[in-house]
Amino acid sequence: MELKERFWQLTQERFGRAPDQCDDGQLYEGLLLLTQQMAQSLPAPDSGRKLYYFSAEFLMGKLLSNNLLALGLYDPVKKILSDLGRDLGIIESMEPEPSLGNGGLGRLAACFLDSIAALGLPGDGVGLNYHYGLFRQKFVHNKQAEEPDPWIQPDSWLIATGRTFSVPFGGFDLTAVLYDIVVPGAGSGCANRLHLFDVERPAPQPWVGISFDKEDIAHRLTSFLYPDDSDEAGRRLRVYQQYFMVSAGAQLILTELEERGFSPRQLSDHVVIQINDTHPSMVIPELIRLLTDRGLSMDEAIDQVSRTCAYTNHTILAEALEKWPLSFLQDVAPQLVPIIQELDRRVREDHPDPRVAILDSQGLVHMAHMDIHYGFSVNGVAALHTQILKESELKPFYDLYPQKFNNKTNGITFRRWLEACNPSLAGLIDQCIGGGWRKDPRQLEDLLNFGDDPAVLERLLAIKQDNKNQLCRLLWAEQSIALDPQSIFDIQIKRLHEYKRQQMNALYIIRKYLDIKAGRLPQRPVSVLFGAKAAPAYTMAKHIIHLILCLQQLIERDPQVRPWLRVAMVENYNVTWAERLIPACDISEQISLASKEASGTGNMKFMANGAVTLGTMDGANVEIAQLVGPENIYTFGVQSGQVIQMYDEGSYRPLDLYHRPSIEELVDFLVSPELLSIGDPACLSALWNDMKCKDWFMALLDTEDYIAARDQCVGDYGDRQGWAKKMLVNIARSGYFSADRTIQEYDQDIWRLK
Ligand code: 26M
Repeated sequence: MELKERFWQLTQERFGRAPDQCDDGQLYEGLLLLTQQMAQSLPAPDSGRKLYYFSAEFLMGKLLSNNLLALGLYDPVKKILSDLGRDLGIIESMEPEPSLGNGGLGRLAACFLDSIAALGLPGDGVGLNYHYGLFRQKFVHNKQAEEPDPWIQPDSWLIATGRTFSVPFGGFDLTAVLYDIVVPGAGSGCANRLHLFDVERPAPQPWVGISFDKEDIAHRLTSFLYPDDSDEAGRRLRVYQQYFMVSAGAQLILTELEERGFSPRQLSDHVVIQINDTHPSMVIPELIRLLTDRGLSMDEAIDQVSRTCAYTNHTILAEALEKWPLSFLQDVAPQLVPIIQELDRRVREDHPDPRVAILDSQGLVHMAHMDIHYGFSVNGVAALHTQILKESELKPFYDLYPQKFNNKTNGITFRRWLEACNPSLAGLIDQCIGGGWRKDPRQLEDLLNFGDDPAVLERLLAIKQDNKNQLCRLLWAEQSIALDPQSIFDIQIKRLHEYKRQQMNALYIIRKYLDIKAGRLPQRPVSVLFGAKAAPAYTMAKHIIHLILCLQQLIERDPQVRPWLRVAMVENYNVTWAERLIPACDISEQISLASKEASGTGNMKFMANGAVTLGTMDGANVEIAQLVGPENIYTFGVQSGQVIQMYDEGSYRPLDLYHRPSIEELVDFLVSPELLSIGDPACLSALWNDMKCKDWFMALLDTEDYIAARDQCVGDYGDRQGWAKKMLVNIARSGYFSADRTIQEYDQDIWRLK
C-alpha cells in the first residue's frame, strides 16, 4: 500500500477522520504509529554472535524524525504534510523527549544503537524503563529547582512484548516486564531493539521518599533515573535497579540463546555483552549464577562469562567509580554474595596485590575490578583517556592483563547531529561533494578542496548566521531570552560539574564585564550561552549555576554592558536544545581540567557543525587538535601529565594564584556589592571561598591562559574569510568521529559479530 493511503487509513481507524481534519497531536500520534509499524516490520540483522549493550542509561532524544529518516520516509512525509498545509517541524515538537540518561554516557549509548542498526549488526540495548526521566530544570530566584519528568504517554515508542522474567531479591521475587523500542537502521533494511525492563505495577506517584520495604520497591523500582550524584542518600534503590536490570537481561539472553537452539555451554560463541560503565557489572556474577543453575560447573561458568563480557570505562574521577558495600548486596541479592566472594578468592590466590582485589578491607565490592578480572576487554573512550588508564588509574591491572586493554575513541551519529539538526549545512555539503558522506562521514574530507572557494566560504557563513537567527527566535519565543544574532555565539553545554569548569568560563565573563565598565570595549559583541543541569545534591554545582544566572541578570540590567556582552543560560537543557544550539555555535567551550574529561562527545558535535573549539588538551580534544592542526583550534592550559603529578604530590596551591592581582579581582567579584545585591550571599561566598582555598579542579591554574586564548579567538573571528576556513576544516576533519567508525572498531577488536 502506498504511504499516503496507509496514513489516511491509520488516522481514519484511530480518530475517525482524515489527516486534514486532525490536530497536531493526532498527526503526531498517527505518524508515531505509522513509523513504528514500518520499523517493526523490518527483520533483525542476520545473527552470528549477538551483542547485548547493557546500560543503565539510554538518552535517546526525540525519535520521530530520527526514525522517519532511518526509514527513508522523512521527505515523503514532509511532502504529504505540506500538501495539507501542515509543518512536520511543529508536529515533531509534540513529542515528549525521553530523557533516560544523565549526559554523555547515556547519549553515547543512544548514538551506538543508531550506528549498530545502521551497520546492520545484530545488537540490542538492555536497560530500564524509568517512568520519570532526568528531572526538569526550572530557574527560580536564579537557582535551579527540580521537577519530575513524566515522559510516558498512552502512545509512546514503547511496545509491550508480553515477555516477563522473575527476579529474585533477598526475601521476595519481582516480575520484570519487557518493553521494546524498535531501532531501525538507516539504510540497512533491518532493525534492532532497545529492551527496557519495568516492574509489573508501577506506582503512579514517584517523587516521595522510599522506605525500602518490599511493596515500595515492587512499585517504585523503575520510578526514576538517578541523577549522576555524588551523594550517598537513597543509593540503595540504585542497587535494586541494577540487579533488576542485569538479572532480567541475563535471563533474556539465555532465553534467546535457547530459542536459537544453542546450549548455555555455547554462550560465548553466540553472545557478547558490553558493560557500559560499572552500572551493569552485576551481570557477571548473575550470569555465573544462572549458568551454574543450568548445570555448568563453577569453572565452566566463569570461563564462559569471562569470554562473553567486555567493559567500557567512562571516567577516572575516583568518586564516580562504584564500590558497593557487600552488606548492601547481602540485602538486595544474597545469592550473588558467595559468587562474588569466590571470584575475589580466585583473584587473591593468583595476585596478592591488594590494589587489584575485588573485595577490600572495608567490605566494599569494587565493581570495575570485577569487570577487569572477569571480562575479556577493557576499553577507554579516547586515546588520552586509555593512556591514563594504562599508565596510572588502572596500571596494576594493565600490568596483569596488557592484552585486554584497548582504546575506542567515542563517536556521534552524524544522522542526528548533522543531517537532521542542520539540514542547510548538509545541503551545502551535498552540493560540494555529493551525498556519499551521509553513508561514510570520512568523505567530508573532500570539503578541503573548497578551502579557497570564496562562494563556499560565503555560504558557510550565511548558513551559520541563519542558524543563529533561528536560535534567537526560539530563545525569545520559549524563554524570553533576547540575544543579538550578530554577536559571537560562544557556547558551553554539558552537565554542571566542577571538573568541566563552567566557573572558569564565568571568570572570563567577569573579566569582560569589568573591562567594559572601565571603558575597554571588546573587539566584538559576544553572547555566552550555557546549558547545564546540576545533580540535585551537588551543592557546589548549584552555586555555579547561581553565579551564572546572577551574572546574566546583572548584565541584562546594564545598558552599558548589554550591547557588548550577554549571558544566557538555557533552562532545562536537553537533547532537543542541543540540536538547536549546536548548529548555531561559533566557539565551542571544552575547558575541562586536563585528564578529567574521559572523552567528551559534545566537542565532536560542535566540530561537525562548523564551530571552532576553544579547549584544553583533554579527552577527545587532543584528537580534534591532531586532526585540524593548530591553525584551526584554540588550545590552552596545563597538560594532563602535569595535572596528575600535582595531584600525586598534593602541590596545588590555589591561594597563591588567587593573590595574583589579575585573578583576585575576578574571584572577588563573586562577593562584590553588585553581585551580592542580586544573588544569595551564602551561595556566592561559599563558592568564593571554595575557589580561593580549595579549587579542587584547578580553575585558577588555567584562568590567565584561558583568557588570553579566548581573546585571541574572539579577535580572529573578525577575519570572516579566515574564520570560515577554520569552520570548513573542522567540518571536513570531523568524519573520524562518526559513531559508525567507533562501532566498526568495537566489532573488529571486541565483538566479532559476523
Ligand atoms: C553514579 C551514581 C549514581 C547515579 C548515577 C551515577 C552516574 C551516572 C552517569 C555516574 C556517572 C555517569 O556518567 C559518567 C559519564 O557520563 N561519563 C562520560 O562518558 C562520556 C561517554 O564516554 C564521555 O564522553 C565523558 O567524557 C564522560 O564524562
